[in-house]
Amino acid sequence: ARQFRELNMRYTCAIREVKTKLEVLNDDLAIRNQRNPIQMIKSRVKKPESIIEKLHRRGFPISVKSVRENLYDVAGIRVICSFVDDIYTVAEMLARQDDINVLMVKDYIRCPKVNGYRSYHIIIDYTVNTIKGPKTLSAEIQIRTMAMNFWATIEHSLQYKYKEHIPDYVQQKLIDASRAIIEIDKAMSDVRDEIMDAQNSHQKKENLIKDILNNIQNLYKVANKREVT
Ligand code: 0O2
Repeated sequence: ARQFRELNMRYTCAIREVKTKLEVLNDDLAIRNQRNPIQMIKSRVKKPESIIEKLHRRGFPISVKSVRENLYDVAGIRVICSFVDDIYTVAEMLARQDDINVLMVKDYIRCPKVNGYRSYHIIIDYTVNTIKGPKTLSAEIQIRTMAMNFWATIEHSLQYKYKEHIPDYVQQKLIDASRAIIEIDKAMSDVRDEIMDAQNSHQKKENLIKDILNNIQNLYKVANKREVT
């Protein structure tokens, strides 16, 4: 039990560090793009009973070593972005960091699951420094838009309600809703692009006026009044 408690604490530490990395990335990107790509970060360490159930279901031995070697999602981090392209930016920048080792990528956005599930999953290895030396642990990072998260949350609760046997007509409604969410995500990205274009052209006009005023001021220094007027 003490070993499991220690392992849980290590996964919690790994989550804390990776979460900080994501927050730093968010702040950095906010300065570059004048908006935050990440809306929210949630995290959890898998409960002991779920860990044991999953090891058992997959036929793995029940031990701390087995958890570390066979389960990738004991540490789970969920990143909610506003727009689909933010997902790829965040994923790419995180993967580029020296101490993040990407083990696996599952792109359920480009290839949604048959039930309509969409999200971008990255399995990473991350090393935490402990008083017993460095320990490398896996973590699962799920990156999705707010709309994708809405769908996944509702679908997840239905899985619980129907014990994974969701009736066909509900399944069909979920597939339709998933398609509608693709359209919503696209529409919101288009609106965002419009706003960015409007902001850019406003900025250009402002700069032009500043330039003209500067030139007039400089003229005052060197030219006669008639020329300035
Ligand atoms: P929970 O309660 O969120 O922890 P794995 O199960 O990870 O060993 P798998 O299924 O190939 O292997 O991995 P995948 O497909 O990447 O799924 C891992 C996690 O993604 C799930 O964890 C869910 O959180 C989420 N997920 C995947 N498919 C679906 C889906 O169809 N609907 C919803 N709502 N979420 C999904 P857990 O452990 O299943 O659940």
